[in-house]
Amino acid sequence: MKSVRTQVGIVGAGPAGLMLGQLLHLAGIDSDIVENRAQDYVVERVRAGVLEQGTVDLLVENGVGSRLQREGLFHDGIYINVLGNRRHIDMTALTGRGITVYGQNEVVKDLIAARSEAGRPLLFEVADVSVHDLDSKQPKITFTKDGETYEVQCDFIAGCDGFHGICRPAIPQNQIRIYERVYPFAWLGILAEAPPSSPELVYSLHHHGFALFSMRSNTVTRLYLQCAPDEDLTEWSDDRIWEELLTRLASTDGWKPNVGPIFQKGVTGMRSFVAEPMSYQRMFLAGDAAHIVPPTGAKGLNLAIADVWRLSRAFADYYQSGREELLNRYSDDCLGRVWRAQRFSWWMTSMLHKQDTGNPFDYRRQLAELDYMMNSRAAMTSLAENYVGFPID
Ligand code: FAS
Ligand code: PHB
Repeated sequence: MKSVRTQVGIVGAGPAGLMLGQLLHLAGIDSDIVENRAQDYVVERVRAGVLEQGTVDLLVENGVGSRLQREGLFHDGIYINVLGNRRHIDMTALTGRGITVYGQNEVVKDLIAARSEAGRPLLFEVADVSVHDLDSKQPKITFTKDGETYEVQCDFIAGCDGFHGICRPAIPQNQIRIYERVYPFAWLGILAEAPPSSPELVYSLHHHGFALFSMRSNTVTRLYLQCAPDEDLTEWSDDRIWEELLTRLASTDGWKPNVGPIFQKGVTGMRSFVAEPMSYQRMFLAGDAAHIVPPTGAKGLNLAIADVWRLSRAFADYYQSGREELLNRYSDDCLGRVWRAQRFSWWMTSMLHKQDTGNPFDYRRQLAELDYMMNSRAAMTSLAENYVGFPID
């Protein structure tokens, strides 16, 4: 067994783990990051695309935002298309803040580059990761790599290993409460070589269901359509996908997405999930390891960054002054923002997806909610302030 010592052991090299590593580096705090997938896989994994202003500010202020500032697409608002009636919500006019479209994998690329520039440890393709002695002053992470067994002795463990990781399940069942809602639909998402025909995102409700027009650059569009949770992708030819997207996104003002070769497609399940508390003894959970939101509100990545910002300040306060107050408050401080994002993501999902409840009243009420939302400045402002995100304080 090879043993190393550090201050904070981080499990997972997604946006949460990597950004925490960067923030701790800038605070002069040692950390080791272990990741069980290969670097290519982590970088190429297609996920989020919308960054709140608060997330952009944190990335820029902490030295990992220069490419984002050059290549990110700044948007003032979004469109909502209800049964072909497409309307614009000018979020900058309503809130003074906008959003930036920049792929999560680009954020991950920038963070990995910063990590290697800093010369801080980041191990990919480890296996059999597990955490130990969480209630001791020296918790440990063990893993194997290239047939060798390793142990990371640390003061604290940060569980940034996502929803399917090993950190949350390491917390005794009677020490954690789970809140969950699984939705009876999923998203079929594609990436296509097609220049965006709309300058901003289009969220659409059609009788066939939800669809979303997003983008990654001036040549690549990202689109999603509502499908069944167990949808069989082999039954979706590229032609069928485009036909359904054009149907659901069609609008009376003649706008429609450009069609082009599809080079990536996948189906993503939809759930709302919160684990409370977000810490157990000397292990702290951040990001998808502690909470999942349906992507309709574009909150997942932004919540992960807000969590590790708060966690890094708590660790910095501990190492600078020995105070444990911020560490003890970490979970409660995060959960306020988490539940606000949960409510918004559930609301956007419920308002914009077709759900067969068996009672026609529900669909007519949903349409009435959208009608109110599109014709009330107060309602639009509420959507806008949640979508652009609350300041990270
Ligand atoms: P991640 O899951 O990204 O990272 C966890 C890491 O831990 C992974 O690299 C994993 O390989 C690793 N790991 C797992 N188990 C391990 C183990 N045992 N040992 C070592 N490592 C381990 N969010 C938005 O804000 N905006 C959006 O537009 C948006 N769109 C989305 C679209 C899709 C299709 C999906 C799936 C998600 C979307 N999200 C969006 C949410 C998404 O971005 C997540 O919130 C984000 O990846 C969370 O980051 P992490 O908490 O770092 O978790
Ligand atoms: C994306 O661009 O991938 C995206 C945008 C907005 C969402 C979800 C995903 O709500």
